[in-house]
Amino acid sequence: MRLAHRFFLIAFTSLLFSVSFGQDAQLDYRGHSVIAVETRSIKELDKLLAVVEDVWSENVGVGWLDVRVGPKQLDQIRQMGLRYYVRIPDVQALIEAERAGSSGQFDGDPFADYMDLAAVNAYVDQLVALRPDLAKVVSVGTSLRGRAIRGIALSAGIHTVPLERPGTLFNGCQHAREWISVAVPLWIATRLINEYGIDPRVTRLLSETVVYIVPVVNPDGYDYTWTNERLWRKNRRGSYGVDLNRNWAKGWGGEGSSGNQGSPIYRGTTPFSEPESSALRDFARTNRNIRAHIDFHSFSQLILWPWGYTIALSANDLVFREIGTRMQADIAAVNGLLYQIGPVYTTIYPASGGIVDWMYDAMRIMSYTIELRDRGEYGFILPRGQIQPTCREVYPAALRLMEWVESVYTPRPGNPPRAAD
Ligand code: 0X9
Ligand code: ZN
Repeated sequence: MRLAHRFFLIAFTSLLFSVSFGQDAQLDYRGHSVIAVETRSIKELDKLLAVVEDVWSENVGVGWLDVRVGPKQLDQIRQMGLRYYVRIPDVQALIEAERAGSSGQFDGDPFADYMDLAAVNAYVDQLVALRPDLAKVVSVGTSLRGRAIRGIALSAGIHTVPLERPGTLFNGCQHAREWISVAVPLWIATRLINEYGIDPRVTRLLSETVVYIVPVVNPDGYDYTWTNERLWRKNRRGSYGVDLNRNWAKGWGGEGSSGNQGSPIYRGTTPFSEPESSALRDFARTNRNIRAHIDFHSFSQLILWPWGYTIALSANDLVFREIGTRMQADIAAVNGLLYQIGPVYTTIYPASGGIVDWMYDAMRIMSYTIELRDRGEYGFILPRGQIQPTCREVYPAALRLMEWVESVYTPRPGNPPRAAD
């Protein structure tokens, strides 16, 4: 009895130990800041990029660039004689403020705060249970470390949806630290479910089309940002990770990707070397009714389309621009924010092996990347008070894309037939 008691005590203390160790294991960003640095030549830019590890700007070029630096790097930049000013003086303080009063769970309002992976999964189940006639959970695949990549399929009479009903795909979180990109697809699913039968637009869209929502493409990375490293970007391959948005086949290995494991834009050993990108690829291949797609990221407030791997314009650039302009106006109408639009390559930077290039090239669908809020004031650590405003402004853009799919691809005289499988 006494022995058992002692065992219990030991087990209990070591449990306490492991818990507090778990907390201590969170990477500390103490002393780190985000600064804007000015370079006036390619040479200066290259020198700067050789020193910093984490570029926050979308627009990489000579001129002003936002970068996260530790004290050592800040010193080096000072010594280079570059002009800079501080944008986020204390990254760690911001992360702590984000954590304070936040459980990762949802009680009451699910969009009052960010949800951790378990909460996302629970929320998805809860949402689908509300309307089993409209929504079902779909399995997209399994991550490298064995986590489920889950999605929601939405359409009226979901269990008997005609094959020719055209579809729109929304996904978030290829990049682990971009938490707002998880909330937005969940918000879209929520509104569609709640407003079916109430908003005639939604009723019509869910009667004529199918919507697929995959809030977390990178569950290993997402979980890791909650437990270990808030600013982790890639998946959890090895200790280094692969940038899933450089792992797609179109243009793989080209400009704006890296062959070095340590790089934030490490492309992996081969196209689709990663289970997460392969899973979403197979999902798109299986669901050939999908005609349009948005891949959500943060931050910078941009609406982007192919190509990312080349400066050339895509054959459908005018259509991309037309829909993009409408989505831009839809977003601006809500809170007045004007998201900039354009092809990836010229609007932000060359990026090879990205999802939109593959979706457009291989699946022949209209594929966009939307970079959500903000424009760098908080960057990846977007305060929870901005979750709802961001979701609200982007929702009508999602409806717009669904409406385009409905108008162009609903089987009716004059519309193109369904793609051959
Ligand atoms: O670099 C990226 O992957 C995206 N920016 S982020 O800061 N969220 O990492 C831009 C993606 C551009 N789109 C594609 N090339 N697919
Ligand atoms: Zn991203």
